[in-house]
Amino acid sequence: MTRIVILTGAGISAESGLRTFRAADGLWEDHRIEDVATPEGYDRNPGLVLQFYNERRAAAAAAEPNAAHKALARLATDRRHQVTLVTQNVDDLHERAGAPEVIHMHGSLFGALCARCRHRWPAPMVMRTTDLCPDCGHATCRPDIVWFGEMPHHMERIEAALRRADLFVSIGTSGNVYPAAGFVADARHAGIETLELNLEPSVGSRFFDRAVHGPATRIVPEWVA
Ligand code: BJW
Repeated sequence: MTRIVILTGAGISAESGLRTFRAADGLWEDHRIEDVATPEGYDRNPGLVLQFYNERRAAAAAAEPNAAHKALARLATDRRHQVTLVTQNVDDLHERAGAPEVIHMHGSLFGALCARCRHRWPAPMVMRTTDLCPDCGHATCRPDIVWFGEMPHHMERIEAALRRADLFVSIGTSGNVYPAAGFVADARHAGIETLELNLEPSVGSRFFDRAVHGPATRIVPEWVA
């Protein structure tokens, strides 16, 4: 049995119509990243941040999983492999493609979090600044997303899976954001084979043993086949 850790990023959902972060038409051209993806940005202007994520949630709900999500779901249900599927994405396209378990290290558009008491609950499609936390009753509701300066989720589990793996595959991520950008170095340190599947060379492309460049809907099903 091959133990595979797969990390996905925004590029895998690009052909489902969801915008990536750092492309020429990336999200941050419309919104300054520090205005929407930091706790300080939320404190400054919660209405702008909730509106930004309401739009992202609506786009994700309207999108459909593509051939790359489906190929990974097939791989993850193939008994010849033990797949740990880790995503930086906050959409649910891996789950809707049929992946049995997905580790969302940057949280989810479909979760809500109280900025005051840290209570979590399913997010409504439209979050408003007047929404009250169901636990503490304060109007401090935010999306359950990991912003800059916050600790990504499930790090111990991901690091343990990387230590046990035979192969690490990075798909559709630019390699700009840590700690995910450091997984390839962790894998190399553990002596694990590494593979990059991305539209173009990522920032850390040279650290991978092998790289295949092209659109995810072509290169991911080809790799899985
Ligand atoms: C295709 C394709 C197609 C397109 N087919 N491919 C200085 C040095 C090092 C680190 C730091 C530093 N200063 C600060 C930090 C830490 C900071 C960080 O990394 N900053 C960098 C900007 C330098 N990181 C953090 O703060 C993180 N927390 C943290 O570090 O906690 C402390 C800690 C310590 C020790 C251990 C563990 C933790 C938190 C990071 C949170 C990231 N949050 C965001 C936004 C919120 C989510 C949301 O709104 O959706 O998450 S940022 C944004 O970037 C989002 C993404 O998940 C993340 C990664 O982006 P991704 O997925 O790579 O997308 P793109 O657009 O960058 O790339 C897409 C790629 O796809 C491209 O290469 C395309 O070519 C490709 N592509 N079409 C195949 N069809």
